[in-house]
This record gives sequence, C-alpha cells and structure tokens, in this order.
Amino acid sequence: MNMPGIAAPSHPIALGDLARGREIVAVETVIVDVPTARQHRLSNTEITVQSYVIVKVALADGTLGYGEAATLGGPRWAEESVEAIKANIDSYLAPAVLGRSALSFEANQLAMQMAASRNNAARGGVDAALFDAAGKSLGLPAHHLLGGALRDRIEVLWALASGDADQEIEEARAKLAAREHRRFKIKLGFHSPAEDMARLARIMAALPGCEIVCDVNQGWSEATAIRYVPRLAELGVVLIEQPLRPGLAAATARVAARSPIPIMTDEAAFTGPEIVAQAMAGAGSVYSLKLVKSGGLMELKRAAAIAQACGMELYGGCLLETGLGAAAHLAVFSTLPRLEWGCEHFGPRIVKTDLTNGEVVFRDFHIHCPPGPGLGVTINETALRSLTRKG
Ligand code: MUC
Ligand code: MG
Repeated sequence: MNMPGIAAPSHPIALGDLARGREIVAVETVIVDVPTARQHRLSNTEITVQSYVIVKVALADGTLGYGEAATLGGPRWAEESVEAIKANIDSYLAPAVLGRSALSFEANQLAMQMAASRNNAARGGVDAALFDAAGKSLGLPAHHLLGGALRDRIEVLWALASGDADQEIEEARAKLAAREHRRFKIKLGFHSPAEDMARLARIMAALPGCEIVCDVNQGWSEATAIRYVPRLAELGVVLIEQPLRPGLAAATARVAARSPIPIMTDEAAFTGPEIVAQAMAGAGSVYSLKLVKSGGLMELKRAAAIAQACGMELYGGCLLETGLGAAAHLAVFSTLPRLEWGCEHFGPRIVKTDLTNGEVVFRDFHIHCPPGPGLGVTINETALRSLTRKG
C-alpha cells in the first residue's frame, strides 16, 4: 500500500533476497608468525614474533571475509594458543556456522558459544571474518551492522616495552616527531619495582607533556602496589593497568581505594559477569576492551555497555593485532557513545610486516577507521603466504 506523499521503493527488497547468497560455505584457518620490530616485554612473557590465526570465510555469492585471532607469547597472556585456536575453529566453530546466513550475527555467535565454551579469541576471529564477509557482500562498512559510526578516528597510544630507557626515549621521540603518538603506555613488572621507577622517571622527564599509562600485567603484589603507586602518582602517571593477578579483586580494590590514579581492568575481566564483579568489588574504574576477551564484535559492544553501566570508563585495548584485527576493533570502537581513554591499536606498526595493504592509517596522533566495506581492509596476500606457518 502506498502512503500519501511517500514514494514506493523502486526496487523493493524481500528479506529472502537479502539473505540469498550470504550462506557461509567455507571457513579456513592458517597460523601466521610475524616478527616484531623490537622485543616486546611484559611482566610475564616477552616476544620477538607475534602469532595469529587468520580466518578466511567464503559466502555462497563468492565473497571472502577475513578475521584475526591474536595471542601473545603462546598460551601466556591468556589461555589460548594459536595451535589451540586453529584446532578448535577447524573442529568445532567452523562446523557450527557452516551453512548458516552470515547476516545472522547473533545466531552465529550463539551457535559458536554452544560449540565451545570460552575460546574467546577463536570465536572473535571467526566473528570478525563473518562481519567482514557480510559487510563486503552488502557493500557496507561493518560499523553500519553495529549501529553506525560516531567517529572516524581515535587517539592512539604507543607502548614502550623494551625495558631499556634509552631505546624507549628514542622510540617515543620518533613517534612524536612523526605525529603518530603522543601518549605512551609503559610496561612495568619485568624489572624490580625500584628499577622500574628509575626507568619510568627517566622516560617521563624526557617526554614532557606526554600522557603516560603504566601496565604491570599482574606483576605486583598488593604490598608492592601500595608501596609504589604513590611514586607513580608523583611522576604524573594517568592510569595503572592490571597491577595484580586476576583472582585478587579484593586486594586490587584495596589498592584502588588508596590510589589517586585510576586502575584499569584488563586480564581480570573477559566476560560480562567478570566485568560486573570487578566493578562491584571496586577493583577497576576503567575497562580495557579487547576482541580476544569478548569473543565477537557484538559481544565487544556489549562488554562496553556492561562496563559503562557499572560506571567504568572505556579504553580501546589491543593484543598487538595487525591491521586486520585493528580494523575489527575500530568497527566497534567507532560506534561507542563513549570511549574516554582512546585506544592503543599500535599493532600494525609494531609488526615488521602488516598483513593488510595499509588501509588503517596513523596520522596526527590518531588511528583512522578504514572507510571501505566490511572491515575496510584488504589482505596483503604475499605477506600472508610468506608468513604462514608451514606443516
Ligand atoms: C596488554 O596486556 O595490554 C597490549 C598492548 C601491549 O603492549 O601489551 C598488550 C597486552
Ligand atoms: Mg594490559
């Protein structure tokens, strides 16, 4: 029926037409090992090679979509390794989504959750590939499938993590000169606290006016945190990430209660209930959003809403993803009503070779969301082939 004054659409689309050709016909995975530009040290691991599982999905209409599951130091930063991720996608997650419509985002995520508990990085990699394929097939950027973008760029920080203050100062100055980064995250916990304080003081003195975040990656006890947080405050650090181990919510809450600097929850909360538990304990007032923790793009957006509803501020976290994984995060981050702390997707620059063709751009201290369909990136097939693990 035509309403007065409203023209009938010239090409009405029935739902059946929209779904046709969007069936998932193949899901393939490869493990990729990508050398990093320098050693990246955390309190509990260190890497010179970053490993990912790259997921390729094919739709019935011939569209290909790509997603990435990142790890850090094998099953070290989290419990998933690339070997486990690949095996669980191939054996459980791929069969769960094969034959389904790529447009059924919630149903596909539920099917994957039914097939494998947790396995968040693995689910996140498949989910990202499905958003990429669906968006490319429809000719739509993935952010439109997530509510639509509110921003096209995000302030992006750089992590200093070699542990050598001279090298770190030189690296930070190069980033400032290139106008790529003016906020820095300094990894603590692999030196003694006293050595870390001396290193931090030197770096901060050499970078006046730069905002500094510190990530301890669970490396401190409550007593060490109580002793050294006042020094971090004196130096002007703006945020402290995951000082204690994940199980220590009450102890972290006691540190937070004494700290003039906000505490950010990272490894301590992957799921919605874990976010709520951290917030209710008073163990964190900022939450680091990561696809490897949430397990999907909608799930990542939900994690943001849960953290926000608990009164936490939001930070766009990373696990050193390439341009592909960064683009999946940006599709979500661009749609969030609030992202108070910007993001840290420096991954495409810490790897020696990115796996995309450079669509994710770093300019004027911001990472720019790629505007193309799907996740907005294309795969550098030569790089992917040469870095794919053989055998
Ligand atoms: C982490 O814990 O934040 C992300 C950035 C970085 O430097 O390390 C990773 C993991
Ligand atoms: Mg962290």
